[in-house]
Amino acid sequence: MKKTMAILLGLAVASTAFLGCKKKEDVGVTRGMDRRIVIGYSQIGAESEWRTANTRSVQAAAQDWNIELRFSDAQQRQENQLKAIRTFIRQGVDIIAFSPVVETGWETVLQEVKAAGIPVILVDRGIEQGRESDLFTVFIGSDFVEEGRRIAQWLVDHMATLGRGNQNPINIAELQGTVGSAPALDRYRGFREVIEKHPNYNIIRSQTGNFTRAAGKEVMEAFLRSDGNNIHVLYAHNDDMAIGAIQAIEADGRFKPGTDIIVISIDGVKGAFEAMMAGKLNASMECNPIIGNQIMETAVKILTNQEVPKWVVSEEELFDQSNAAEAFPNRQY
Ligand code: GZL
Repeated sequence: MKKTMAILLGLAVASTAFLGCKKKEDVGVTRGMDRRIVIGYSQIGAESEWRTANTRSVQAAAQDWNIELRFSDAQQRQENQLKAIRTFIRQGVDIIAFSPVVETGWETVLQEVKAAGIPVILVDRGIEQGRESDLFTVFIGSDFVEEGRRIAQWLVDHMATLGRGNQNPINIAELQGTVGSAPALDRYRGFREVIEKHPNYNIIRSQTGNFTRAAGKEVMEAFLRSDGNNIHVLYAHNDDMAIGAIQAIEADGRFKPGTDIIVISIDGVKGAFEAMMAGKLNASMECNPIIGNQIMETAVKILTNQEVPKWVVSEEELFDQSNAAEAFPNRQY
């Protein structure tokens, strides 16, 4: 059955190539098929603007590609993702894609998926077994370590531009993402790789805000209570927490976000652009959630035995108050 389908799918995709650039829905994966491809998708949740944009992108791409999407929202709980993946195995889906909420705890279930002969696309976040593991076929997502390095380098360059490069100390408060998640671990690491080259930069507070606006605000309130006068920079692992922190700084009333406290973050969501244009956020390193099309295209390639790279990496830009207004009208999320 699966072999027949692979041949038929191969014909469908080959016919796409043969037919030149016809639209996907004309020659999608259903041409000559007795059924559509079925993909089981376990999404982390809806914790941030980034995540909701990512979900929209996946759902839209499944429609574009005529692929049946069985979508499960885990509400940021790993046990819900494990349950969903085991349900997909029982249903005999053709392929499974998921974004692991944390890096650990996937070995057993992915061995079960492997034993069932179902290929896996790892989306957005990695697992502890690393990018070369045979527990999944392809990883589609960003290089979070590089994101941390780039936003840190932007900060060092910006402080130099302000004539404060040699200020000693430059104290940083950090809002980490979800504990144990790949983006939190890697953005933590990448940021420090750069900051550690500048001894006058000190990370004086670091705590998780779980990637949410509410928790970011709450933790920033605590930072301000304990270290308000000593915080020169707020580094948030995502824009939602940065926006929450900005709300806390404004409510506190003693400091101006973006001026007295430099605020930097990662994702590049619409709310970040609005905050940059209002002078409250200084920079945001883009982390592209619009990867639905890459996921569906990769699923079809895997099921038609085509060559796929182990890592399909997202291209990303860094935005600050000098280019935010110009870029804003074209932002997709
Ligand atoms: C990054 C993604 C992160 C975003 C957060 O690829 O996993 O999760 O940076 C989201 O906004 O919650």
